[in-house]
Amino acid sequence: MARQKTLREAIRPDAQGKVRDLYDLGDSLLFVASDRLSAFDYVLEDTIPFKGEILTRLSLFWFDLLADVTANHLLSIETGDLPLRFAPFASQLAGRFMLVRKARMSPVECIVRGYLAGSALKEYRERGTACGIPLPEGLVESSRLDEPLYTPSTKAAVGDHDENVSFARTVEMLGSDEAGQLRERSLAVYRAAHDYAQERGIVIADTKFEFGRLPDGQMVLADEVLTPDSSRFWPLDAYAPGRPQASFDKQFVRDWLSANWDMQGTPPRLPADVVEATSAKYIQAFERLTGTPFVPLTA
Ligand code: Q0T
Repeated sequence: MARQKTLREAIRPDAQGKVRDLYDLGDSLLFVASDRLSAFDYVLEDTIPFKGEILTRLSLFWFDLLADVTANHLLSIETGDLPLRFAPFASQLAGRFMLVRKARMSPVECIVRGYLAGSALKEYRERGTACGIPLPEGLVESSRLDEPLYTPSTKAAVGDHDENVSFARTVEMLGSDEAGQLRERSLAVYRAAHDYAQERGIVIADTKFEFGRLPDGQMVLADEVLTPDSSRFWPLDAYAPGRPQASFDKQFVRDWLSANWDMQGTPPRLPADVVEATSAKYIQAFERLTGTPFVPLTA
């Protein structure tokens, strides 16, 4: 018998991210997370079993855990709430979609950093600052910061990296009320999630949030939240400042690509054991954070 078309073959998404598809349903949006993986800014050919479902269900877990800290855009995770044209794809969608309220999205991406890594580390070494914010002397790679930093950015054109902006610039863009609310909400969500994850053996080194406003004016946390795709997750038991930290989820992939590829052209196919080990890391992150076994819903 002929293979059933995939959802994305049958119904063209209105927008495609690196690893997620988005359908515009009028008053709501449908996000569908794939098992695709990006590493070193490339989307790899190989998919990671269960990744899309794990990241979706991790976002749902956080929305629920953080409900006292922030409202969010989630509407439903029931296939029965989708428009009828999606019904033939219910088994492909189960566990890996979110139906969300359409919001007026803030143009500011809300980044919070609790540890010195990535572009902030580079800037600290060159100038003693992170995104323009002065930091104490004597910090080393991966140091925990005394206070988490709010380092907003604005979306760049497709393919480009986002551009860091100062908090003062976000005040110019949005006014001090809105800019201040984004900062305070972001820091509150990060602190709550960081402290929770640390108890469960995972360091959330930094993360990116997106907020929007509903038609009634309510500010909601949007997008996916506190997943390894939107954050740096480090295993706490191996955490030690003064060196780079292993990535909780992608370390096997990065290590293998670094050793087997010159970073030119198309990335090579991954060996099966690297794919398997990476899938196991995503499952482990889910199980550690949620405290529940991962039982896949996806076909
Ligand atoms: C958004 C209105 O396009 C995006 O991803 C592509 C796969 C990101 N994006 C999200 C929105 C959201 C959310 N989340 C929302 N609740 N309401 N727009 C827009 N772009």
